[in-house]
Amino acid sequence: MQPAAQISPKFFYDERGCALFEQITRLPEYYPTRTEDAIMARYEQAMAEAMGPCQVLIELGAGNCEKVRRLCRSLAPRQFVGVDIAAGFLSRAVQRLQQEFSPMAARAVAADFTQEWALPADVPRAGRLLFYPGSSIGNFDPAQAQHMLAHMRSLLGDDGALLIGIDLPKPREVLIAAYDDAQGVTAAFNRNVLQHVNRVLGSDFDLQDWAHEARFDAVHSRVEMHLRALRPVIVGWPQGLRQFAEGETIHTENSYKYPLGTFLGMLSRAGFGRKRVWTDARNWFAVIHAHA
Ligand code: AVJ
Repeated sequence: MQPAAQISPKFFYDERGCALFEQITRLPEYYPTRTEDAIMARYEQAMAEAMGPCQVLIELGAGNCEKVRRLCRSLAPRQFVGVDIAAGFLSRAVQRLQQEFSPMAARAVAADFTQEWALPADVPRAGRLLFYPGSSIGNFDPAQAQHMLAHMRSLLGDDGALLIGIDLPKPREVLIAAYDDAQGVTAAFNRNVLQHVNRVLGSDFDLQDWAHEARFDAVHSRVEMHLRALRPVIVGWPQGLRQFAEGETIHTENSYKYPLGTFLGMLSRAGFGRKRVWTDARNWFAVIHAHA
C-alpha cells in the first residue's frame, strides 16, 4: 500500500483560497476570528497598557491585515511589517493599511513558515512586537510549533514581545461545525487546495472526485481536514500516476487546540518570560502576551 497522502495546508492560500478563508472567518459556525476579536476589543486598553510602547509591529500570517488594525490604532507603531505566504493578497492589504495609517510605514514580506525564513535586515530590532493571531500556530504539530516559537523568540531583543492567539479545546460538536459549515464554504476551501496544487505542481486532480471531511482527534487535540475520494481516482503528475481507491483520503490540515497550560509551557521552553493571558467568558480562545 502507498503511504497516506498529505498536502500541506500552506497550499490553501492561493487567491481563491485567501478569499474563501475571508468568507470562513465570517461564518456563523466559525467562532475563532469573532471570539479573538471580541477579546481584543474588550481588553484593548488593558492590553495596550500591559504591552507598553511598540516601535515595530510585525504580523505573521497577516493575510488581509484586518486583525492588526486595532493594534495600529492603540499602539501607534512607527512601522508595520506584514508577513504571509500569499504574496499578492498580502501586498494589496498592506497598501490599504499604509493609506489608512500613514505616517506609519507599512511593508509586506512574503515568507513560507514551513521553511527557513527571516525578516529583512533593515527591520529595526528594538521595540518589536510580533503578532501571530487567529490560532494559525495550530497548523503546526507540537514539535514544529515549538520550533516556530523558538524562531519567533530569536527575532526579538530583550525589549520585544509576542502577542499570540490560540484556540482552546472545546466540545467536539462546536469544533466539527466550525470546520464543516452548513453553507459548504470550508468544503470549497478544502477542495480548492487541489486546484492550487494542479497549478503549482502540474497534477490533474478533478475537484468533483473529492469530498470534504472534518474530524476531531481527541488524542492529539486537533481538528483534521481530509479530502475523501468519491470513486477510484487516477491522478497524473509530471512524475507519473498516483492511484486512489474509493474512500481513500488526503490529509490537508491539522488545527491543534492546545490547552492553555500546555501552550504556556511551550512559550516558556521557547525562552519567553512574563506572560499575560486574556480570554473570553466561555474559555474558547486565548490571547497571550509573552515578553521576551
Ligand atoms: C488559519 C489555520 C487558523 O485552523 O482554523 C479554517 C484555517 N481551516 N477553516 C484554522 C482553517 C479550516 C485556520 N487557520
